[in-house]
Amino acid sequence: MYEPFCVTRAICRHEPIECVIIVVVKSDVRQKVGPGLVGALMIASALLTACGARDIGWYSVDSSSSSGAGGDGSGGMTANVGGNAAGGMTANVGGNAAGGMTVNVGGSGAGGMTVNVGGSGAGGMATSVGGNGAGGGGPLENCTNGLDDDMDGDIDCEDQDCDAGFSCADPAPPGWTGPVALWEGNGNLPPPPCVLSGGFDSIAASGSDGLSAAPASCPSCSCGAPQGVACQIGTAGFYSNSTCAGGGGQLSIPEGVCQAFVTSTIDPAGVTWNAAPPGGGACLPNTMGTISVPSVQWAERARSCGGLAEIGGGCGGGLCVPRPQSPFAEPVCIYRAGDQSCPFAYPDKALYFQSVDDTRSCTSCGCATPAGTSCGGTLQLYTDNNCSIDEVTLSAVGQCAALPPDPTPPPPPYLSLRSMKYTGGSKNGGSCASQASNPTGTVNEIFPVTFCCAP
Ligand SMILES: [Ca+2]
Ligand SMILES: [Ca+2]
Repeated sequence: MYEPFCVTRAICRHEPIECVIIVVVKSDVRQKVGPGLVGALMIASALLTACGARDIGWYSVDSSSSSGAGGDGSGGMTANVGGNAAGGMTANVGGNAAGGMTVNVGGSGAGGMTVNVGGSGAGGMATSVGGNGAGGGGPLENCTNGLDDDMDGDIDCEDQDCDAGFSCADPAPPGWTGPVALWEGNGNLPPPPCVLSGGFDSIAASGSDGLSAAPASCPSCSCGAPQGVACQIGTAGFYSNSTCAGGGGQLSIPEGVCQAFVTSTIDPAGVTWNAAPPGGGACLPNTMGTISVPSVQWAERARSCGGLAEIGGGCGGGLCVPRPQSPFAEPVCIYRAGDQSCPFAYPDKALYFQSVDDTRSCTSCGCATPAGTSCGGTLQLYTDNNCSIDEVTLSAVGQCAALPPDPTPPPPPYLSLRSMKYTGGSKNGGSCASQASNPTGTVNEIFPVTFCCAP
């Protein structure tokens, strides 16, 4: 592509320089390589002239000397673009050159004599324009590869070039994970994506704190009609007067049984059917609506991001890691499951919880024992002891009836001997009190995770 070479005493190692430099560049190649190389050669010419070189010329010739682009060149004379060159004399653009004499643009050069533009040079004689890196184009320090990329003697975090974006961190002790970048914020806010963290690209541990939770919302309840109610007892009241005045006591008997009895305080002339209380039975509960458990609320939330692809050196026994970027906090942290004490190198503790034990629910709807059911049927009184003589029938609770005198009274101290029978009938009405569905259960934080951050 282009062919610079020095034909007379090309290598000038000692001052004062007295040599003739002739640079020959094929004219059409100058156009291809552009102003960078041409400018570099002109600068080189000027500098060499200043050093005492007597003649520098430009010529257009056809040449078949070696040349390269985007690769490496080597040889007695080399022209190179975007690659590395080594040789007796080198013109190099955008790459690294080493050789007896070097003209270098935007790269670093090493050799007996170096003219360097915008790069760094090292050699027996060096003329540098633009300084180390300041001119753009010199190798930058990669802060995560464990190498001294810019050859300033400092690796990764040792190099002040890495100060802005990287810092040293202690390795996570056994049982701990990290370093990670930690975000802590309002529990109502969505955690930021890890891509914002500045190099910690994958989600690590997360947690929440400050739990609050409303109780479950429960359904309403009602009860169906009483079922299975039994009319098992008949109760009669006795009076000395046939119009049911002057009470003298009452007697309850089982349903369907002829029950003989004697009286000792009165010789009853009137009887009332006092009661036929319903027994047993139940109502089926109706549940209206469903149990609704509100979502839990957290006052605070935390997300950590880890997964550093590369970790640099220059930190002694530590790690050269990126400085977390906002909204993640600096410095870095480590984490471990459970409520832990923080290790020495990461003393700042934050405890979060990764889940909840939620037992919130509602009690079932229920129904109290049936009440208010009235029993029909009959209550019958007799003047003998086996329900066969002088039958008097009561057909409704509350009814009063006159009783005939006992024709066969028992011996004193008894006043009369009679018998009674209750026959159950229809069961009417009644209801069950509803037992409400009430909130039950609790929510508790579980699975704690401890974050410990560097001071
Ligand atoms: Ca490095
Ligand atoms: Ca360095």
